[in-house]
Amino acid sequence: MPSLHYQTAGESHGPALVITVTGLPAGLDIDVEFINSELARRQGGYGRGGRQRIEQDTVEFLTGVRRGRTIAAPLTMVIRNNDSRLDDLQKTPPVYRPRPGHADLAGSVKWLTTDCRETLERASARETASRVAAGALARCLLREFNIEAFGFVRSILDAQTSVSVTESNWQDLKKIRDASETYCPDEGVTTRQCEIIRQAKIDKDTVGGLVEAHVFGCPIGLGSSMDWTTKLDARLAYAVMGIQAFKAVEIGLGKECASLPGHKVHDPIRFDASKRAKPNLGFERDTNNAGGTEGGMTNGMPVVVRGTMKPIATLLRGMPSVDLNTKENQMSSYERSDVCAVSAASVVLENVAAFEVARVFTEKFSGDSMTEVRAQYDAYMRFARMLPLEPPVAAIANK
Ligand code: EPS
Repeated sequence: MPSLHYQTAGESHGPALVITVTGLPAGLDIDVEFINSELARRQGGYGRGGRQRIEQDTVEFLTGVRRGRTIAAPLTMVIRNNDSRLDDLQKTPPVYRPRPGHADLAGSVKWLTTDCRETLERASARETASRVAAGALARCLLREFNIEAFGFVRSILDAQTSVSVTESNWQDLKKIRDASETYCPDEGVTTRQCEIIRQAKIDKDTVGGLVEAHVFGCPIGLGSSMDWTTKLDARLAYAVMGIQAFKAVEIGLGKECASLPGHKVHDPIRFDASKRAKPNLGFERDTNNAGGTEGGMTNGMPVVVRGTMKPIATLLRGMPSVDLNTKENQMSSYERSDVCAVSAASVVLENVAAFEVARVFTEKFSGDSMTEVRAQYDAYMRFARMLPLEPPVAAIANK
């Protein structure tokens, strides 16, 4: 059984986005409504441009599903683009003045063309709809094991919420997030974020921000410290940096670790026998600076990942640039765009993070069918609760 994997294809203004997912066991019930609701959330958020009024993203399953369940075959999902016009030169004219911050310049030189459209169509953040679909699909599996993800906007420019998210308050915070125009679980900060976005629009400018995702319910031991490619935090970083416009990623305390001594960084461990039934097996922590991973493995605390999104590179006011044909100084081209897509990015982060958790989950609990995956999960948890499986070495040595 190959490890869970997905591949995306499709241009922003092509006929469709296509997502192929391999490595899912047979017998997984697919919650299409859930996937579509995540796609709808990604389309929202204050500061989005006109495109989202044209699109209505929903998935169609082309392969790998029979009567709403996986059959272990490669699974293909399609999201149709309503704004499909890639071959129409009038509607998608060439773009010769690269936007600083976009893939335009590097891609045009790389693929030996002066028409940035050849690059921008695929580099577009439209592709993130595919990643949300893949992540939401993988979450159908995680939810069978009570593993849930929660993503939100932490800040836009300097409007930052200091809310702390825990296993016991996240469901309440989710309600506040879902009522927030910016997907921030803090009403006062939402108002300030909206003001910032409104002002950026007036200034013909754009803004970025910080998004955060928490994954709850992971058993101890997902991922592995045996090889750097198997570490969950490394995979999360890879996945998050792969999101369009992301410039930094942090796990738990992240870069703040550099300015604190060890005793303020590491999370003390205590054992509470009454919590043995939990995925943390009773190994409790009062803090979660590690962001739920130690040695690249889940440690029973929620997995916490943050990503920094730069401001959108398409500015209505333009930026100094160069015409790739004439080499003359010109202002950059303008394409219809968003003023701020940080809210959408929080949905993308939540879903790509969940996909990586599902990947390490199915690596540890692999099987051709959900029945086998479930049996493996139950057996491991049983053994882990029975520790020590053998008498401690010190006890034998003292005999
Ligand atoms: C994007 C430019 C805009 C955004 C797009 C990302 O597209 P358009 O030029 O068609 O208006 O709307 O994002 C999406 C279409 C989406 O679904 O998120 C870009 O240049 O990255």
